[in-house]
Amino acid sequence: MPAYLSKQSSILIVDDDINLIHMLSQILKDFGRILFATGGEKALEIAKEQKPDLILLDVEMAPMDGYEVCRSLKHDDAFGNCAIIFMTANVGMEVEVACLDAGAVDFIAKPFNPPVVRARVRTHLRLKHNSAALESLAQHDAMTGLYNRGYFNQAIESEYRRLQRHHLPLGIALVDIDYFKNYNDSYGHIAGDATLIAVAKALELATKRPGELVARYGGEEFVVLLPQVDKSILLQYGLMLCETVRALQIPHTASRCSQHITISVGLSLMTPSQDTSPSKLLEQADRALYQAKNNGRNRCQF
Ligand code: GH3
Ligand code: MG
Ligand code: MG
Ligand code: MG
Ligand code: MG
Repeated sequence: MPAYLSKQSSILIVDDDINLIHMLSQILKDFGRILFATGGEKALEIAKEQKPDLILLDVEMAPMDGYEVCRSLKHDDAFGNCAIIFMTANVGMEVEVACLDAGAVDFIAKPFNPPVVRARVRTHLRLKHNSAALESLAQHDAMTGLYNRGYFNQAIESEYRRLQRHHLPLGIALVDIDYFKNYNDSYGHIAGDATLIAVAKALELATKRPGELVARYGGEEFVVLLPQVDKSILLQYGLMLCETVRALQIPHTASRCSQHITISVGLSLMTPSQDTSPSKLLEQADRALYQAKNNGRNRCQF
């Protein structure tokens, strides 16, 4: 059975008729974890908590009807990106169009035919699974598994705006492996790739606070987004990263600053405002990194 038809998927059934919920649960039970709600408010609550992959949504319910539930679900990212299939006895072109306009992906007429329900649910679970897989591929670096630069650019923009609203600081650390060209020349590109992966993993494991994000910025460069830090926390973090990579003890006899793989880290910190920008923050970190390189590498600085 494919992964999208397994206990990894979850399906929320919303209907004010409990018998119908029971029937649908039986029909779909082997497709994933079944959740249910008998009203709109409860449905929204469950959707926010559980982020189901798919929702089967009754249109006629009171006080909150299916359209309203659907619009709320589609309006707020907190609900995740679930596929919504409407169910209604009130068939007709206008209703069908209204359902799709509200943000649903499909429409099932009541009374329903179990094989049709299964076929449609299966199709939408597959599409949902495929689009999630594509989205993840687009956001990650295939070699290290870290977020890629495109994703980082989006993340820094939105963090910047969020912290600007709250007048809170945003820090970044730009990380560059020392004498990595020499490493490839001495140990070969395959060993170079393995070392990049090991450093990436170490950076990720060392970055623990919620909201922090590590990305591969370019070849042998990484970047970390650190919301709500102060100068001393950021400096401590930078020192800890350098120590973490040194502690991997990956031999690098062609390095001119150590016998092992080391990194240099450029730090920068600002409280976002109108007068400055994420690219200024990155420029500052780049200048700091350049200084760290000039001052002998294997170090971090502002
Ligand atoms: P510095 O200490 O000044 O940073 O010296 P460096 O040699 O690390 O700097 P430079 O920018 O000259 O070289 C970076 C090297 O990183 C060159 C490139 O071959 C290597 N590199 C970039 N991406 C990859 C990759 O995906 N795999 C491997 N094996 N090497 C890579
Ligand atoms: Mg109803
Ligand atoms: Mg570099
Ligand atoms: Mg360089
Ligand atoms: Mg380098």
